[in-house]
Amino acid sequence: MTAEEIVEGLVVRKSGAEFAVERGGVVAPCSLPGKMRLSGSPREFLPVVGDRIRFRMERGGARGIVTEVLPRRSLLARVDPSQRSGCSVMAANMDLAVLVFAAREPRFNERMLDRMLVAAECGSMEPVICINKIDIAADAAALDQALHPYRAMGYRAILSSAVTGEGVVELAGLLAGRLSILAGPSGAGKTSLISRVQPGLELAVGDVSAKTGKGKHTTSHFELHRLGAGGYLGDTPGVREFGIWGVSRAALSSHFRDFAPFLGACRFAACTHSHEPDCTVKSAVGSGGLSRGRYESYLRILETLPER
Ligand SMILES: Nc1nc2c(ncn2[C@@H]2O[C@H](COP(=O)(O)OP(=O)(O)O)[C@@H](O)[C@H]2O)c(=O)[nH]1
Ligand SMILES: [Mg+2]
Ligand SMILES: [Zn+2]
Repeated sequence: MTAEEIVEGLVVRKSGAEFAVERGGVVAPCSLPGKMRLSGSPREFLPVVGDRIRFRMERGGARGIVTEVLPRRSLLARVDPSQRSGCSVMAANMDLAVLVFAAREPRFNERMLDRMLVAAECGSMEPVICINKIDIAADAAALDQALHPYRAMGYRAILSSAVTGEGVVELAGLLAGRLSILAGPSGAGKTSLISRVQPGLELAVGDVSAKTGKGKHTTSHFELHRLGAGGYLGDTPGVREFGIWGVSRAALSSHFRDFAPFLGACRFAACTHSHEPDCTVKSAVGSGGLSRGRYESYLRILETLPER
């Protein structure tokens, strides 16, 4: 490849402003040109893992310089937790976003699951729900019951254990030949599951703090691993907060699959299904046609979205 030649590759790892970009089985280190870093390009347009980029090799060097981020077909984004505003893109171009929660330690947070489902849906990634650590669940049958409504909405939901291997074959079957990431709270067992799905990778598994019951962040950079069965699987740093970014108040209900049968019949066409009278969504919650938990998730997201 000559210095002038511009080529395409896949971002497989990101660590600060450094990227590892794969092209034809070879991974090259790449960095952003100063103008991309400094010109105030909106954060969401900077490359992330899963992006297809164009780059050229530095003159005489072994390092690539990113020239362009190609259009994304999907993304998983949230509100930037460090600034509590703006956007933080976790990954791009994935087929699947596997949302991993623990049965306990840390406790299964259904409201966060609902937020991540909305983000995956509106970013065009197919979500898969994975409840891990089923080996230490206090009541596995109750958990399976809790997943019932999600399965009824058409989501795949897997109960797994990285310790006993339960559910791992099912998960591996879904991942084969596709681009996927695991996302969820720290300590849920994402890294442990990746080791189970693809043994032989050297990954750092973290402890769940005995004091707080919360996981510690051990996945400092995020990397896509090539799967023996084809495809790529990526880990993400643990999520503590997951705020919805890029969804309007009017569009929010369309990302709640279970709301669909009740939309379009409220008294007001622009009903937000919160305070308005004659709201068919609220009536459905009242009569048991819609889950209260899901409706609560909806209201909690709605109040975080800007009025306009
Ligand atoms: N009992 C049990 N422990 C698990 C399971 N999966 C992971 N762990 C433990 O949970 C802790 C956090 O796991 P890790 O894979 O680092 O979680 P991550 O933060 O989501 O990547 C480690 O101590 C793991 O050994 C599981 O299925 N069952
Ligand atoms: Mg991890
Ligand atoms: Zn309504």
